[in-house]
Amino acid sequence: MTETTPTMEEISDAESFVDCEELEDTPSTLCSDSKGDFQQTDASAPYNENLNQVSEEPKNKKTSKTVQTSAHTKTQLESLLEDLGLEQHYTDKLSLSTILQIDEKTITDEPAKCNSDLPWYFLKKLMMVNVVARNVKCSFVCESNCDAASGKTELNFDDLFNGPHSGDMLNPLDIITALFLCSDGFVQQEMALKMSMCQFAVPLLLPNCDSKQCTLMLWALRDIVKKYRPQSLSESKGFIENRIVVSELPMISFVRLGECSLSKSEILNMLLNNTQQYHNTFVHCNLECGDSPRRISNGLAEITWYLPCGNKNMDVFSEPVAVANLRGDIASFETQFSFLCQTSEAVFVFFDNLDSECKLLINQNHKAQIFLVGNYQSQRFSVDALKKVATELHLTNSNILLKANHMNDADFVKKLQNTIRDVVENSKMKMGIEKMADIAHELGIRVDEDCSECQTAKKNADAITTEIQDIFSYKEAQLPLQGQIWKDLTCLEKEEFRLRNVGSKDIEKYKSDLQLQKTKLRKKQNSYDMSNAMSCFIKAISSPGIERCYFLKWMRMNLDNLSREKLSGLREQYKKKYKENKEEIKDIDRQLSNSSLGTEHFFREMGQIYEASLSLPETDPSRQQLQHLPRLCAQLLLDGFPIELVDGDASNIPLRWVSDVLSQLNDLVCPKNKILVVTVLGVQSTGKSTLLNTMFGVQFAVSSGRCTRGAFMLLIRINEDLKKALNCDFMVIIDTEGLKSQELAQLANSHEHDNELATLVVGLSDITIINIAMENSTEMKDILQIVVHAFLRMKEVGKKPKCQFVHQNVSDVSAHEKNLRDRKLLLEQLNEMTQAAAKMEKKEENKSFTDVMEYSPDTGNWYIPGLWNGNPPMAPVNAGYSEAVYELKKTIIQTLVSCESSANKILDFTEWMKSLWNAIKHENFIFSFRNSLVADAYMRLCTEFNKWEWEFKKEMYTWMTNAETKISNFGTVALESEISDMEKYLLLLKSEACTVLSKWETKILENLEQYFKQTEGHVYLVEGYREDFANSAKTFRREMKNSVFYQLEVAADIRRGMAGIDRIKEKHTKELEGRVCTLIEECRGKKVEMTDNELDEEFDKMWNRTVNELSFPELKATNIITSVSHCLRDNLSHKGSYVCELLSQKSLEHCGLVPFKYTAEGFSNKCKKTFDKFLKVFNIEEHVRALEKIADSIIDACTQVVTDKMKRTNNYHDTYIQEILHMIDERLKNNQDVKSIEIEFEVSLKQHICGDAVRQFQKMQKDFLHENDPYRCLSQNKEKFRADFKDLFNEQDQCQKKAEEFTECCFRPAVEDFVNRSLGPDITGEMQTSFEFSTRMFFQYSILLDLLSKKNYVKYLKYIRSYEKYVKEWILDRIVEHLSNGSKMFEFEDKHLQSSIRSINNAINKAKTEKSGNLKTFVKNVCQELGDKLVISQDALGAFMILNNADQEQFAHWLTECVKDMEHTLREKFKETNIQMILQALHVKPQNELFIKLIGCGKQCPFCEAPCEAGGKEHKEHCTSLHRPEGLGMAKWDGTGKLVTDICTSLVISDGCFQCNATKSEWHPYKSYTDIFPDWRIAPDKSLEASDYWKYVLAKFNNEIADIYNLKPADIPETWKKVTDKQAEASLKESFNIK
Ligand SMILES: Nc1nc2c(ncn2[C@@H]2O[C@H](COP(=O)(O)OP(=O)(O)OP(=O)(O)O)[C@@H](O)[C@H]2O)c(=O)[nH]1
Ligand SMILES: [Mg+2]
Ligand SMILES: [Zn+2]
Ligand SMILES: [Zn+2]
Repeated sequence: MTETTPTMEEISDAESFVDCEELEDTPSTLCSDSKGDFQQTDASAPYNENLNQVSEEPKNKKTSKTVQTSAHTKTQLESLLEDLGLEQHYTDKLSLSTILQIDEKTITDEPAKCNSDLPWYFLKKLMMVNVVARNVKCSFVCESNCDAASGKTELNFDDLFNGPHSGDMLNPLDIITALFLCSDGFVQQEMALKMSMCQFAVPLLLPNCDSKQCTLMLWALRDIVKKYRPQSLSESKGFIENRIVVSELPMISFVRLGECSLSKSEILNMLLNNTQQYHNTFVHCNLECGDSPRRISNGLAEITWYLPCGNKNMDVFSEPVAVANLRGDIASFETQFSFLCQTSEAVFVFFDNLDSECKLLINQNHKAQIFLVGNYQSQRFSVDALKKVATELHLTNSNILLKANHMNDADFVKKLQNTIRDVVENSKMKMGIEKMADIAHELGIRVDEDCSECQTAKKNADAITTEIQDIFSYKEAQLPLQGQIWKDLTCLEKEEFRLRNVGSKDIEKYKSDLQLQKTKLRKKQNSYDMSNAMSCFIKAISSPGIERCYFLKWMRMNLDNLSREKLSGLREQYKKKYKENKEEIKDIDRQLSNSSLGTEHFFREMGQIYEASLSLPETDPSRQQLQHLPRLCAQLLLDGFPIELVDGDASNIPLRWVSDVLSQLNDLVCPKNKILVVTVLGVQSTGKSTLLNTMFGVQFAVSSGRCTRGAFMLLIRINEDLKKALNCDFMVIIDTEGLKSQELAQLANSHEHDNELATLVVGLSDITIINIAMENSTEMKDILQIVVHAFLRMKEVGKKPKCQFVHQNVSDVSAHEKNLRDRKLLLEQLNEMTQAAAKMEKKEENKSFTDVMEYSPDTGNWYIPGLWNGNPPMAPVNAGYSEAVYELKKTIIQTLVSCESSANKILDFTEWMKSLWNAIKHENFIFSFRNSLVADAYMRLCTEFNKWEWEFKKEMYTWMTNAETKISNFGTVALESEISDMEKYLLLLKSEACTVLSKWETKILENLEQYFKQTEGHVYLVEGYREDFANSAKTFRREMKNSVFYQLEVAADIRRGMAGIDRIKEKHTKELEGRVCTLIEECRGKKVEMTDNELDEEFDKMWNRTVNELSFPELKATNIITSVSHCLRDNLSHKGSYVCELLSQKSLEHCGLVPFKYTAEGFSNKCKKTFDKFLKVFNIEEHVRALEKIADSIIDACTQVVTDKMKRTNNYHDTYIQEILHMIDERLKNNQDVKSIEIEFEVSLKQHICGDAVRQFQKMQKDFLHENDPYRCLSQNKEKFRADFKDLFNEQDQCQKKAEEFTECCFRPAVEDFVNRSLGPDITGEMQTSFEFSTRMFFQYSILLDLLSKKNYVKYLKYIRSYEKYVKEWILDRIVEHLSNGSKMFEFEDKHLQSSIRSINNAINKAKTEKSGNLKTFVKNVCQELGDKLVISQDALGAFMILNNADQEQFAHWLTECVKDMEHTLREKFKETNIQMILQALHVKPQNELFIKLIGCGKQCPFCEAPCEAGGKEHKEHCTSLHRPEGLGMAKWDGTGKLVTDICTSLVISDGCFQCNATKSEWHPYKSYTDIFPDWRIAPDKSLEASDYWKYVLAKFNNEIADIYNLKPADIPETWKKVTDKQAEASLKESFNIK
C-alpha cells in the first residue's frame, strides 16, 4: 500500500470536506425501488467497501483498488462531486450569473462526453425548461456499449445476457442532489422553479450524506407559484393562484421500509397521471440511468403537487394535494421519516418484509395516518409480520394495501388513488411548507432560510411591505415622485420637442416658458423629503452582495403576493375583455397600472429622486448624498437584475438616470464593455417574456394578461471561450411590453406609444425577435406595420439591426414546409408595409422589405410549438417548445458571430438610447435624428478624406511647379526639348497632367473603398455618405484639371510673350559682343598702353555708335479696355439682347470708379408688399442689403485675385479677366437659391469689377513694358560690358568675378523663386495638421470658441455679416501665429534651399565631367541640368555669356565656392525674414488654400446663414451644427422693429411659415422647408441646450447689436439670460460633438 499514500493534493482536498470520519455510518446504497434487481447493488460495492458492510467481493477489482487507496481521504460525497467536477463548488457555490452565461456549449449542442459534463448538460437543459433534462448520460458510456460502434460483429452471449454495465453511469438524482448542494440559494430557486415547470418533483429535504444533515428547502421552493381550479370553482371558472410554499395543502408521503420489490416512484408517477397524459414526475429505475446506484441521494425527500384543472373527467384528484417521496430506507433516515410523519396527512409505507423493523413505525409520534403498501407477489413477503405490525398500529383493512396475486399495476394504482382520494377529501392536516419550518427545527433539520443574510433581508423587506395597505394610496404617499409630476414632466419634455401648442406665440419664449415649468416641477419633486419606504429600500440595497440579492427577492415575492390577488383577477378580466369593450379595457388598464407594485416602482422612484436632485446646486448635500445611486444600480445590473429602461406608465425614459447607471456600469466592467443586444417585440400576452426566459434562463415577469410594462433590460455574461467569436463581453436582453392591436389604438395615444417603443428597441438591438401569433392576421398586420416602420427608420439613420420572425403555437413537424405560402404572404405584407412606412417618412426609394434590411423568408422565420404539453396546471413544458427555442437561440448567437458587426460599447449603447429617444420625441424621426456616433464616424471619414485630398493636391502642386518651370525655360538653353513648338509642348504637358490626375482619382476612390471595409469605428453608420465622397473625389479631379490646364495656359502665354522680347535682347547682346571683340582687337592693334580713361572713351564711342545702329522696336501695349470689354460681352452673350443693351449703356472706363451701389430700380416695381404684424416681411430694403452683401464679398474676392496678379509683374493676358468672370459666375450661382438675383445686378457688378480690373491691368502692363524695354535692358548691362571689355583687354583672370556674377544674378534669384514656390504647399500642409483646420466642423467650432473668448460684439457682427472676410483674416492670423512660434518656417525654407543647392552642385559636377572646354557650353550644360527645377533669368544669363574668357575648371571651382557663400547668405536671410512678407511673396497662398477647403460648398443656411459644414464638395445635403437666432442676421419683427429670437432648429418643427424669393414670396410652412430647400437638412437641436451658445451671445449683446442694426433689442426669453459662458462653451462642444 506504499504507493497509495495520499498525495499532498489529496490531503488538502480532503480538508475542504469536514465530516469525512462520519462516513462510517453512511447506510448502504441500495436500489430498492427496482424490482428484485439485487445484482445491481453490487455495482455500488466499491463505495461500500470501506464501510465493511458488504460481504460480497467486488467484481471489478481494479476499480475497487483505486477507490480503496483514496478511501481514507475521500468521502462518498466528495468522490461523487469529483466525478462531476463540482468539488470546487461545494464551498464556492454556483451563482446565477455563472450558470446563465453564454458559452461555447450553448451553440455546439454536443452530447456530454464525460461525467464532469453532466451537471452542466443538465443545467443547460433545465434552464431552458427541457423535460428531457434528466436524461443525462455520457455518450462515451453509450458508445462503448454499442456493438456496431465497437466493431463486434460476432455472436457473444455473455454480452447479450449481461447488458450494459450501469456502474459507470450516474443516477440523475445524484446529479440533482449534487447540484443543489453546490448552488447558492438563487440557483436553487431557479432550478426548483424550472423543475416544477417541467413537472419534475423538486427537493423538499436535501440530504448531505457527509454531514448526515438534511435541509428543508423552503427558500428554494419559494419562487414557485401555481395556478389551479379546484372542484369548487369549476362552475365559476375561477381559479386560485398562489405561492406554493404558503398554500395550505394536504400532503401525502411515500416511504420505503427495508427492501421492496415494488418501484415506489414508478407507482407514484402512474398515480399522478391521468390516462391522457403520462409524465414521469419522479425518477425511477426504469428511466434512463434511473437504475444506476444512488451514491448521495438517499435520504432525499422530493415533493410535487397534484393540481386539478376543474374538469371532472380529467382530474385524478379534484382537490390539490402535495406528494412527497422519500428516497432510501426509512430505517436509515429516521429524521426524514419523522418529519414526514409530522407534516403529512398520510404516510404510505412500502415494504416487502416487515419483520423487526416495526419498532420504527410504532415509535413514531405521528399525526399522520399510516398506510402499509406491500407486494404480496414478492417471495419475501411475510404475512405474520404484517399482522403483527398492523395490530400494533391499530390499522384497519383500509390502511393496508397489498398488490395481491394476479393484480396488475393499473389496478393496483387505481386502488391507491381511491385511498388517497379518500384521505384528501377528509383531510384535517393542511400545512404549507412555510409552516413545516418549525417542525423541521424541532427535529433538528436545518431550514435553508436560516442563514442570517436571508433573515436580515427578510426583516428589511417585511418592514417595507407590511406598511402597504392599499397599493394605490401607498404609491401616492411613499413613491410620490413618479406619479403625476413625472407624467407632467414627460408631457412638457415632449412638448418642448414637438411644439404642438405654440400657436402664435414667440417660439423661443414659449420654449423658455416650458423650461421654467419643468424647473418648477423638479423643484416640487425636490420639496418632498425622502419617504420612509424609499430610505429603507435604498439602505437595504446598499447592503453587501448576497444580502442585497435576498432582499430584492424578498421584496419581489412580498410585493407579488400583495398584488397577485388583485392583479390576476384584473389580468384575467383584461384578457377576456381584450377584444370586446374598449371603454372597460381602458378602465381595467388603469386599474392594472394603479394596483401593480413591484420592485421596478421603487427603482423608478430612485431614478426620479436622482434626476430631481441634479437640478440642485452641485454642492447641495442632498444632491451629494444621492450621487452613489447609479453605481448601486449598475452593480445590480451586473448581478443579473433587470432594470427598467422605458417607464411604461409615463411612456418616457429617465435619460439622465439610465445613462448615469450605464456609465457606472461601463466603469465597473471596463475594458470588458462590449455588448450585443437582443430584443423581443410582439403583440401583448403572446409569450414574449416566456420566450426570453426560456431562451436565456432569466426571469422577466410572466403572467397571463397585460403584464410587462415599458421595457426592461438585463445583462448576461459571455464566457471567455465565446468572447472572441462574438466580439463582445455581455449580451443585453431587452423585454418589452406587448404592442396593442389597432382596436385599442384608438385609446389615448397608444399607437404613438407603440411606435415609440418599437423604434427605440429596434434601434437599440442587434437582433430583434418579432413574436407573432399567426392566428390573427389583422393583429399581425398592425404589429408588422409598427415594426417595419421602426426598421425603415433605422435604415435611414444608418443602423442595421437584424430580425427573426417567430411564429408561436405552430406544432406540426411540417410547419416550415406548409407555411411556405404563409411566408410568401408575410413577405408580401412586409413589402406593403414598407411602402406605406416609406411614404410616411418621405423615403419612397424603399420599395420592398429587403430594401430596408437583409431578410430571407427561409432563414428569418421560426415555428415554435405551444408551450404546454397537455393541459395546465399539470402539463409540463413541451419538449418541442424548449428545443425550438434552443434552435432559435443557437441561430441568434451564430448570426451574431457570423455578422462580425462591430459590437457596441456600453457607452455607445447609451448614446444610441439618448439619440433615439430624443429623435422619437420629435414628430419627424428621421430628420430629427442626431447621434454622436454617427457624427463621430462622419467626422473621421471627413478627416480621412481631407487627408487624401490634400495628398493629391500637394502632389499636383509639385507637378505644377515643375511644369511651369519647364514652360518658363522653354526655348532657352535651359530646356533641351525635341519639340520646338510651344503648342505641342503644352499638349504633352496636359496629357501628362491628365495621367497624374486619373491616377490620383483612382487612388482616392480605392482609399474610400478600403475605408468602408473596416469593421471598427462604426463605418457602416456613414455608408449613406459614401457616394457623396466618391462624387466629391470626381469633382475634385475635374476642378483640379481645369485649374492645372488654366495655369499651364497662363504660363505658356507668358512664355510666348517673353520669347519675342528674349529674341530681340539676344540679338542685341550678340551684336554688342561682336563689337566689343572688334574693339579689343583694334585697341590691341594700336599696340599702345591704353589708360583706363582712354579705354572708357573708346568703349563709350563704340557703345553709342552701336546703340544708334541697332533698332529697338517699341513693345506693343494691348488695348486692355477693348480686350476686357470683349471678354465681358462674351461672358454675358447668352443672356439676351437686354444685357447687350445694358452693356452698351456704360463704357468700362467709367465703371468701378466709385464704391459699388445697387438700387434695384427694375426690381422694386415687380414686387408687392405683404404686411403682417407678427411676421417678418420680405422687403426691398432687405433685398438690396442682401445683394449688396453678396456684391461686397464678390468684389473682395476679385480684388484679391487682381492684387495677386499684379505682384507677379507679368504682362496682361485675357485668361486673367476670364478667371475673374468665371469666379463671379460661380459665386452668383451659389447665392441664387436664396436670393433672386436680377440681371441688372449681375451686369452692373461685373462692369464694376471689370472696370476696376482694367485700370489695374493697364498699370501692370505699363510696368511690364517698362521693365522689359530692350533699350533699357541693354543700357542696364552697359557697365557690365565695359568691365568685361577692360578685363579682356588687360587679360585679367575673370574666373572668380564671373562666378560671383553668375551666382548672384542667375542662381540666387532662381533659388529664391524656387523656395517661394515650394513654401505654399508646405505651409498649407502644416496648418492642416492642426485641429482647427482638419475639418470644416472643427474649423467652425474653433472660430466660434475664439469669438466666445474674445467677447467682442463687433467681431461677432463681422463674423456674421462679412463671413468670408472674417474667416480669411482669421485664417491668416492663425497661420502667422502658428508659424511665428518656433522655427517651422525656417525649416521649410532651409529644406528647399538645401535641395536646390544640392541640385546646383550636382549640375556643376556633371557639367565638369563633360569637359567641353568651352565655358559657354559648360554654363549651358549646368543650366540644362537644372532646367526643370530652376528658372534662370534669360536676361542675366545673356549678360553673363558675353566676353567670357574664364577658364572652365577655375570657373567651376569658384562657382562651387560662390554657391557655398550664397547658401550661407540666403540661410541668414531666411532666418530673419518676417512671416507676413513671406506669405505675401508666395505663389500658392496657404490662406487661400485653407479658405477654399474650409468654405467647402460655400452654402449658408437659407434662414440664419450659418455656413454649411458637410464634408466633401459634392454632398447631397447641406447641414450645419449650430443655427443661430435670426435676429443676429438683422431679422426683425415687422410690427415692432425688434430683433427676432427665433432659431431655425425650432422653427422647422413649429407651425410657423416663411416667405422669401425661393417661395416666390408665398407663405410656406417651415415644417416643409425641404420642399423649398431640398438640399438642406436642418435637424432640430440635439438637446435643448444645444443652442445655448447663440442664446448667450444674443442675450449678452442684445442692445449693442440692435444699436448697430438700427433696430430695437429683442425680447430675450427668461432662460436665455441665465445661460453662462461656461454653458455656452459646453453647448458649442455638444453641438460639434467635441469631447
Ligand atoms: N398556451 C400557451 N400559453 C403560453 C404560451 N407561451 C406563453 N404562454 C403563457 O401565456 C402567458 C403570457 O406570457 P408572457 O410571456 O407573459 O407574455 P408577454 O408577451 O410577455 O405578455 P406582455 O408582456 O404582457 O405583453 C403566460 O401565462 C405564459 O405561460 C404558449 O405557447 N401556449
Ligand atoms: Mg412580457
Ligand atoms: Zn439656420
Ligand atoms: Zn454644403
